[in-house]
Amino acid sequence: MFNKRLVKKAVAGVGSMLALTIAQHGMAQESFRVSGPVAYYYNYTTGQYDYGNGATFEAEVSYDSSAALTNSYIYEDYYWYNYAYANWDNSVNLTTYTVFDSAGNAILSDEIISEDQGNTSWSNTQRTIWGFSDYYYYDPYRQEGWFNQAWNASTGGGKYGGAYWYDYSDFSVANELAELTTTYPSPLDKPDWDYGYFYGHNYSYEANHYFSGSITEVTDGNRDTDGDGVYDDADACIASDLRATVVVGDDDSKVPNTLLGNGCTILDMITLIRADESKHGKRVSGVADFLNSIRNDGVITGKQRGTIQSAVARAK
Ligand SMILES: [Ca+2]
Ligand SMILES: [Ca+2]
Repeated sequence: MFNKRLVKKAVAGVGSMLALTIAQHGMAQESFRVSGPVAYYYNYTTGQYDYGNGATFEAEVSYDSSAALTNSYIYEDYYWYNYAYANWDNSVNLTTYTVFDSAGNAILSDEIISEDQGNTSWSNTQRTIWGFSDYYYYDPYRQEGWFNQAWNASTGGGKYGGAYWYDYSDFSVANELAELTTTYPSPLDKPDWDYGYFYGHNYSYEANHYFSGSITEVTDGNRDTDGDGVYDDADACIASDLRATVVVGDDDSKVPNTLLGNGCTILDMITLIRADESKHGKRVSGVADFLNSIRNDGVITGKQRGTIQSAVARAK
C-alpha cells in the first residue's frame, strides 16, 4: 500500500526539519480565502494610511465545521422586527491576512491564532461564527460572520479579524432559524450574497494597524484534514495518528508522539516503515535508521530510541 520510495523520501526529509508541536488533537480543519479591494487602512508602524488607492487584501479563515452550535434564539414580532440568531463559538481558529499596495507590495499582515492552535503569547482567544436574520420595516437582511479575536494578557493589546456577509432578501424568521441551527453555514456560498467585507485590526505594542475591504472573491482554502496544524498540501501524512505517545503493538513506550516537520508523527513514520517491509528484520532495521535520524536531530533521546526500538523488535 505504501510506496517505498515515498517512505524513504519522507524518512530522509525528517532529518532536515525541526519537530513541531502538535497543535490540536484530531480537530478537522477547513478554510476559505477571501480577497478584494481595500476601502481604508492605516499602519502606524510604517506611518502609512490611505482610503484604498488600489490597495488589495487577501485573507484566509480556518474553521472547524463540526463545532457544536453554542446557542441560538428567536424573537418573533418583537416590537417591529423579527430576529433569529445562531452562534458557533470556537469554530474559527485561525485567521491570516495581508494587505498589498497598488504595486503589489505587502504593507501589513497579521494572524490570529487560537490557543488550541499553539498560540502562546496571545491568549483568551474567542472564535465565533454567527448568523442573523432581521426584519426592520421593509429592510430584511441576513448576516453571517466568521470572526476571531485574541488578547495579549501581558500588554493588554488586542487583535481582531473577521469576514462578514449580508443578504438583503425577504425571509421567514422561523425557516431562517431552522436553517441557522441545523447547518454550519458554508462560506463558499457567499459569492451570491449582496455584500461582504473583511477587516483586520491589531492594536498592541507589537503592531498597530487596521484595514477593511469589500470581499469580491471567495475560494476554497487549504485543509488540515487531521487537525495537526499542517495543511494537507504540506502534510506528508494527511491522516496522522495523533495518539499522545508512541504505541507499537500493545507496547506503550511512553515516549511523546512528536509531530515532525513533514506533518507525520513518530508513530506515523514507524507505521509507514513497518508496513513497507515484508520481513521482520528489515522492519526493525528500517525503524532503527529512522529513530537514529530523529535522535540525531534531538527529537528523542538515546534512551527513548532504545525503548521504542525494543518495542518494535518485540512486535510481529
Ligand atoms: Ca494536517
Ligand atoms: Ca499530519
